[in-house]
Amino acid sequence: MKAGPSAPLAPAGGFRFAIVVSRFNEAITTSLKDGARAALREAGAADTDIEELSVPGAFELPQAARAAAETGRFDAIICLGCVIRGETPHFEYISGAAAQGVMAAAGDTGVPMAFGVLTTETEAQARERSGPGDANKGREAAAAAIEMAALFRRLGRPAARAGTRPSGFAAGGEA
Ligand code: INI
Repeated sequence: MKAGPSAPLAPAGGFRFAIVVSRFNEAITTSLKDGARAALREAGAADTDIEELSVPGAFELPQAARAAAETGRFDAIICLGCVIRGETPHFEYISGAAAQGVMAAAGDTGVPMAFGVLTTETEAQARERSGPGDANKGREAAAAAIEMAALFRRLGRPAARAGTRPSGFAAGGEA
């Protein structure tokens, strides 16, 4: 089944999620975050079970996602960012490093991570994929994270530990 735009959301109640969001192209990434949060809420996740972590750019997503996973407090991690090609070779380096880094962090830590990083030619394309509704890539990443959290639990992976939040982590607000 496609964990994509029009797929129904699996129940998310009882799972804990981190949303790691990049501030680069912030208007876009904020819309991705809103889409992810709306999907988690719609699927029954409690606000207190969602923590947001803010990082400077997409390049930093894997580092923060790995650190979050290593706390043992999350059933899945949603990585959100936006890389627009423009005129710079940075595009290839940053988008490639983000994708490979997130995949490596998920594999190494055993915590599922969804990749909600837009890689577009133009800002207009990025806006199209971050607007309200089903085409929002943050929503799609949240749907994948919920599905993977449930799959891993079914496979007998330990549930995330509830615990005291270290300072710097925020539930439902700014990280
Ligand atoms: N980071 C992004 O998330 N998107 C971009 O389009 C981008 N560009 O174009 O450079 C970008 N650069 C910053 C990068 O992610 C790191 O924060 C920076 O290199 C410091 O490590």
